[in-house]
Amino acid sequence: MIWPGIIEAYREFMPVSKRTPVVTLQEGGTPLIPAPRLAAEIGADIQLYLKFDGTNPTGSFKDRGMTLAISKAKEKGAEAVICASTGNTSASAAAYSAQAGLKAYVLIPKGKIALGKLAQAMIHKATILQIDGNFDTALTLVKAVADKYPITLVNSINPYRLEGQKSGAFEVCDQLKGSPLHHFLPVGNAGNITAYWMGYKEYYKRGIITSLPKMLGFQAAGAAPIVLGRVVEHPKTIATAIRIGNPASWKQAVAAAAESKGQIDLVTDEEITSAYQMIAGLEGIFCEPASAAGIAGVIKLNRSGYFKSGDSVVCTLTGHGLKDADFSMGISQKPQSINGEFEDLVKALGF
Ligand code: AN7
Repeated sequence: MIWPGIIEAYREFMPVSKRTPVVTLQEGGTPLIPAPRLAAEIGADIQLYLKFDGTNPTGSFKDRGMTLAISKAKEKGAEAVICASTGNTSASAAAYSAQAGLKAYVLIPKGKIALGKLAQAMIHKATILQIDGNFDTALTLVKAVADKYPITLVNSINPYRLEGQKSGAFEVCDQLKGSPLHHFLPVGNAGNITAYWMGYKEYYKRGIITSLPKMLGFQAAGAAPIVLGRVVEHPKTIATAIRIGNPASWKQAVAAAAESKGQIDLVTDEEITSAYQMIAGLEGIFCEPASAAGIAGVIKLNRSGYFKSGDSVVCTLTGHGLKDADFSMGISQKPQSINGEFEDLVKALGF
């Protein structure tokens, strides 16, 4: 079967009708990869799986929500969409708008989004406006504009975004043939943890799964408003995707953690970087720094004796590492230069 994208794959769970023009890049259907080497390295006796959403068409989980948000925008006759973004939402909005024939406007914090994401928004011909402010300011601005003018907001406060993103939970359950015990993921604007929890609850209600996972969300220590219980005016972290101080889905994320008996916690930039290197070095998966916050969370909770032997643990890796190659290059071993001679090569190889 050719994977049709999340709207067709889960049509009965999606708010669409026959009249909805489906705008899709065949997003979703992403791999759930066992990570036994990583689990062994951290000394965790768990069944660990990585839901690698970096394999989506624009390289992040945002495509799951964007296919629906853009399809619904087109259905109601919108001509333009707008979003604020730390990068991935703008890349996804730009790509899906290109296919839909809509104008896309994106507001980003100047100098604070990864190069690959900016490149994506640019090549898909979005109009890019950068501000001397952070994501939170950008989101406030685009909300105000969309309230007043005929332009559709495609940030995750647009309910169709979360309706699409809940497909991540459906896929995990379909792949595992049941629910995992624990679901880890990074938290920025807090939409994805909210969406996963919606998805798990829908499958549970339908009797497709018979238990629910604990939802475990991780913020970066310098951008951890939910953990601290207050807005962070100047969020700071190397994980630029989650450099957010006032998440839109704050309350829903707290509810997801509480209802599922999970938690929202924080990890430091050092812990994120170390997890990021371990995922790449031990499992062959290149995710972006923000995505590694979930695994940094697995490592942190494992250290405190959180897991029972054999627990099933899923961690969503939200975005692809190639989006932020600058960051990976900065912490990786540099290429060696050798003369183009056989002897030099032999020497360099240690023979
Ligand atoms: C790779 O693109 O907010 O908690 O504007 O790009 O649902 O916000 C991105 C967020 C995690 C956090 N991992 O998810 C944006 C944006 C990656 C991300 C998150 C983001 P939410």
